[in-house]
Amino acid sequence: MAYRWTPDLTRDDITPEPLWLNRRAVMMGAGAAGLGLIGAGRARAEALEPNSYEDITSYNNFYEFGWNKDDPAKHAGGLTIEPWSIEIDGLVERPGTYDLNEILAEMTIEERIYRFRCVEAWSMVVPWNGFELADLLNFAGVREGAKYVAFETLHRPAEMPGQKGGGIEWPYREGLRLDEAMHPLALMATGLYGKPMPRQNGAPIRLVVPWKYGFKSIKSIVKITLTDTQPQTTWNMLQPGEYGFYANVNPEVDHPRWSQARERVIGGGLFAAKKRTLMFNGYEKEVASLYDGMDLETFY
Ligand SMILES: Nc1nc2c(c(=O)[nH]1)N[C@H]1C(S)=C(S)[C@@H](COP(=O)(O)O)O[C@H]1N2
Ligand SMILES: [Mo]
Repeated sequence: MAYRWTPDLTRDDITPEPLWLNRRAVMMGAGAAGLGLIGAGRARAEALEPNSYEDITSYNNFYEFGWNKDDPAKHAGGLTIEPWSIEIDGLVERPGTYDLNEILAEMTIEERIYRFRCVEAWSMVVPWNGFELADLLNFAGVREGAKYVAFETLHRPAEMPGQKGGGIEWPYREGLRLDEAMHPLALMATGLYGKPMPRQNGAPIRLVVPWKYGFKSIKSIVKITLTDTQPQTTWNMLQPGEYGFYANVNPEVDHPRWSQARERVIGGGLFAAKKRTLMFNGYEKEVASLYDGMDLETFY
């Protein structure tokens, strides 16, 4: 399969071969260490300095499991992730409920290291494994007239204790404009550090949109709908004045209650200097053209 993109690497850094993972090895839980090629890929990509596996899997937002950063790691262990299916409906050629294994059999799994930034001004760098969302949309066949993609998380209060409580109207939902969803940077992630996705990070499959604030990257997806109208999204429903549909990382547009110009790098230590936040989280070159002519203060 074609190698298409690697974040932040110069031509000299790029492997001649695609950095793909053996899908079966990932699914069976064989770690990256067992696959020599991944080790090599990681060494080359070290410019982005990934956070430790420990940081990435212990400091999470996943409100289905509680409101604190350590709740997901504590409470997500009981989530059943096998079997898992995804319903794809709306404006698609082949609507249906697909077993995740059936989907994975059609996809090329790659390792990609992305900056990941939360709206509350913290950031991490995560080596994800996954495939392009565009590949999944092409698998379903996007019909003419589709303009947006809507996503929903599993609703299973028996295994997601946070769903017994109020606050959020479950299921968690998110959405992208179709051209954003088709962008090669938008990833459906099925693991990290060459291992299957930990439950607290959104097992077995979640979205990663690295140029947007973290809340757009919806976890544990069970439904994808192609639609002609802008879908409702969880944080916009809760606080429309604070969280917009677009949610592109933008140091020039502050959240009403805090500055978004700087970010604390998780794992950098309590007294580490905050880093200046980059437009589109550093992916300006790749994605700015999606928003040509749009006022980013209006469409926040
Ligand atoms: N279903 C669901 N997806 C979700 C969330 C959530 O509460 N529920 N939290 C979001 C927020 S606010 C962030 S910052 C990221 C955190 O992802 P991570 O835990 O892998 O770092 O997940 C996003 N996806
Ligand atoms: Mo977040």
